[in-house]
Amino acid sequence: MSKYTPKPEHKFTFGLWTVGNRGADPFGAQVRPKLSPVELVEMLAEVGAYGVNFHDNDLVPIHATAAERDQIVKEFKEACADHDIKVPMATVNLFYEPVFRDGAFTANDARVRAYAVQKTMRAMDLGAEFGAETFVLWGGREGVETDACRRPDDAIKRARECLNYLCEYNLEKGYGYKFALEAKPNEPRADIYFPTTGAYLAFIETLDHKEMVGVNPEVAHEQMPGLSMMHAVAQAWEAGKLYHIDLNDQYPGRYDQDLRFGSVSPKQSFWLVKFLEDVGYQGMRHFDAHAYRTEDYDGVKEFARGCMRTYLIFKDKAERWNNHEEIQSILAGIAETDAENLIGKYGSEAAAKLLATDFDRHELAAKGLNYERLDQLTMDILLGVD
Ligand code: DIG
Ligand code: MN
Ligand code: MN
Repeated sequence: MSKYTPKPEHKFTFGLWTVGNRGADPFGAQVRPKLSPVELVEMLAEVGAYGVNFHDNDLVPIHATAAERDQIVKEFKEACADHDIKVPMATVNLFYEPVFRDGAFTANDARVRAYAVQKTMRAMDLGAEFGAETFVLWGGREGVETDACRRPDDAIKRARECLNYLCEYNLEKGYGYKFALEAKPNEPRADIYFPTTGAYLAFIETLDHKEMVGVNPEVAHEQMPGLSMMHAVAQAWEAGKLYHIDLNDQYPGRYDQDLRFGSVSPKQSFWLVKFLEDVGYQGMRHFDAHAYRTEDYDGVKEFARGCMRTYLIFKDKAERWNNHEEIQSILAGIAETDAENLIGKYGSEAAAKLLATDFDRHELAAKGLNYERLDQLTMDILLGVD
């Protein structure tokens, strides 16, 4: 077993919709046969995943009867138990059905909004049957093609009403869920409300039960508009709101590609893994990604193995970076300039002293910061020559 072999303690998870993706795209039909949730659990166990996640209708078709639902749940529970696959996260599909074409929580039709809340409550019930602790909400349809249809501040108020309601349901049922809100700037809508993780962090502060709600940043969704995923994650972490994470990869400025983790931007992926490991993130490492349309299910297994292997390679390289003598020496030099905090908490005396301080801006600007060497040493590690 190599040091890049996934183990349960790595907490690698995949959604049913990821390894079960059949390869359809807007310009082409499905290329892979449908696998059942039980077959997908068997696949995830084979590749070494820790857990599996699902939208309500990934597991229970929307048209299923109560009896069919119970049978599906029974068989899936048995498969998860047989293969020791956990269900850490559940979510709800509020984007596929035509009824949500104008949005779900933010739709203009009050009956659609109510139906979306009802569907979410039932999805929470389903996830709780499997012990899911995190409930992700991705508002893929919460947006517009034309802003003629509603004021965005009305949409925000509607989203808040639904979230507050669902938090109360969570409390009444005693599910103990942590809600994780997932941002995306566009696609399928021309503009999606709450386009970035930062936007959600601001929104969460306006909720009745903000302690119950955090974020689920996704690499592709931050990188689509050219933002830094690691910076978004760091802000969420610093705010105590990193409740889940969707790992994949993405070329900036393109449609949501959900590519294999680390397969496009190894340096940004490295900084993300290093941050998660350096801060001791204890949550799931969820790969919300799917294999190329060219692949059969053997290729899908390689995709899943590749996601986990690349994460572990970057984890190993982060340890090398943290123990690299020259890197640590450069960092120590940087730390010297930060030895004494000259700001700290405001006080009249301190402010008077600060105002009376003479700063020689030319002397402060004169010393080179040696970041080129620091970054080249990082590249040496990433390129495998150190
Ligand atoms: C899209 O990135 C969304 C959906 O796949 C799902 O609702 C969520 C969970 O990771 N991510
Ligand atoms: Mn995505
Ligand atoms: Mn996602």
